[in-house]
Amino acid sequence: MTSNQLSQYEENGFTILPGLLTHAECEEAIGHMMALQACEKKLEGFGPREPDNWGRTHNQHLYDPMAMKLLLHPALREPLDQCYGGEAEGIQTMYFWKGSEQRRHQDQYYLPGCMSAWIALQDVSEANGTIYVQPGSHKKHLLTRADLTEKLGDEHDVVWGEAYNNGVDEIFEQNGGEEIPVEVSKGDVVLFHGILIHRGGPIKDKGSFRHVMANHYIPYAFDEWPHRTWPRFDFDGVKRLHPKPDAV
Ligand SMILES: O=C(O)CCC(=O)C(=O)O
Repeated sequence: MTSNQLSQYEENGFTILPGLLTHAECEEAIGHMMALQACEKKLEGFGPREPDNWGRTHNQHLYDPMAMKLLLHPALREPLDQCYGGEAEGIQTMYFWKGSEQRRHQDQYYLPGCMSAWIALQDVSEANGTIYVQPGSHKKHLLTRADLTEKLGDEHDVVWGEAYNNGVDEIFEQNGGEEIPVEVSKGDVVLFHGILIHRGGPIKDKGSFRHVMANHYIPYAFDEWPHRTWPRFDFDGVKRLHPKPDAV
């Protein structure tokens, strides 16, 4: 990553790394995911799913070597280490066949300490539902459960519900900056900070595909990680359950 890209990450909360994956790598991943969805390929841990169920996967790297390959892609190692100023560990994957049209949120609400490598496996634009980000919002307030509990009481649905997204919308307004669509080409990777406010934009070209793997990482040295049963993977493929290392 160039010093310019690192400054963009630090200033804006995101940066684009063009052509980090080859077109062949992108096509291989897409082919794999389409074959899984069509039940042409079998994989323990995946499906079977309804033909029109394009809902994203969660933590597919735990049962699928292809997803693990994308989570720990060697080209991601140095840029992530540069952003963190130290080693990163992979902790979450989400595969999107189509845009999420998800409301505004901050990933560190769910995954403290995290940042994201969002891999575009095809060209992504406003037409097929790209993400929108509010540049600089990573330097502003992170909405927490404590904030919501203080405001709304100890309600169960606060964690995932509408109240959370409304709260992020309020912070978005208070921050005051515009949001922008992130338009990228096949093989590009968007690195973004876990406090950056973002959302899945509308899919203007209805029904279109938008193949993206969204990876999440935390710093190796991060001890306050709350999801203690989630394995952490370093870029040498070493898996550990906090705090005990365990070679895989
Ligand atoms: O790709 C998307 O539409 C949403 C991704 C996202 O919100 C995330 O990775 O946190």
